[in-house]
Amino acid sequence: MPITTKKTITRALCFILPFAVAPIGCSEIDPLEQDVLELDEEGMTESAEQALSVYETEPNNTPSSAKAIKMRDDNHGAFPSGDTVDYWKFNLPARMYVNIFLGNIPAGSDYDIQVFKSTDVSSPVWSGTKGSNADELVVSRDMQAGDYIVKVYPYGGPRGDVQYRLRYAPTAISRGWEWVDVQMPYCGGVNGGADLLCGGTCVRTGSAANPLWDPYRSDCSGFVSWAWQLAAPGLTTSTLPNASTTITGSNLAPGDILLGNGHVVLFESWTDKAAGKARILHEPTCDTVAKAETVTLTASSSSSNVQLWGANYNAYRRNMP
Ligand SMILES: [Ca+2]
Ligand SMILES: [Ca+2]
Repeated sequence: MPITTKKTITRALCFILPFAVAPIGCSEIDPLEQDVLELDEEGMTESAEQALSVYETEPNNTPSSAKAIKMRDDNHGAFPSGDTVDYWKFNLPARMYVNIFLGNIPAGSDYDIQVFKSTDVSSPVWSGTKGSNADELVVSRDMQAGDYIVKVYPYGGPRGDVQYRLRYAPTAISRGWEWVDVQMPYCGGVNGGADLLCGGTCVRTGSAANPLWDPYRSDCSGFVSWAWQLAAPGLTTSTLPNASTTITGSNLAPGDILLGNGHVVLFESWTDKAAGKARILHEPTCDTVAKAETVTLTASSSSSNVQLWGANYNAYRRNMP
């Protein structure tokens, strides 16, 4: 089937941001899930606009016939009679933490997953081998840059009439979208704390209130600190360079940041790199909420300087342990 836009995503809450959300009443989410929260309807719509449903193309029974998948897309496949394996592949442009999810495994079946470096398809870097039809999920896996091969196969009970769902995302991007999806209010303090930037008190209610988020400031640098899994309440625009290293603008990869002009944003992806078009996630300023924006960047291969909104920013990558 061709790629289709994800208009049908609202049919089931379980089909959205699998590593980011565990909606009430959704049994598909693995208990390993770290970032449990509810998702409001607005967030669902915004998220739905960003993800695609993609279907496998058979034959895909060898690593060399693997179908390329993009971060955050929902990739679907099934095992009709005689089909014993599906291969997929993705690329990481830099070392980063990654979430990988395999779900919608039919009742009575047991599907497993293995992820390999493309240079060594004999020793998986991660295997998901839970029993029965439990979801397979790894969160915040430290993975090197490079090409990866994903093998999905039925351990038992192959079904051709039910589509499994495969997804991966950089952990920082998954976490960043969580705040965008709930429209986290900008505030220069932690939940319930003094707002040192806009005045008053930080009050998060509804889906924006969450024990995992409450200790973080929800200003621009608090947002990046949450996405980067830094300690709460988070670093600031002055101290984020202590946890990161400059990179050239043309090397920007998902999860990097642009810091400058008293602001910081999370780089999500190039939407058209040749044209300098990129998607960023950020907490803009007082009286706004976390949002995704498509922007034009002027970046070079020789400098960390990046022009954004007519101002000078610098590109940084989080330091890995
Ligand atoms: Ca298949
Ligand atoms: Ca196959």
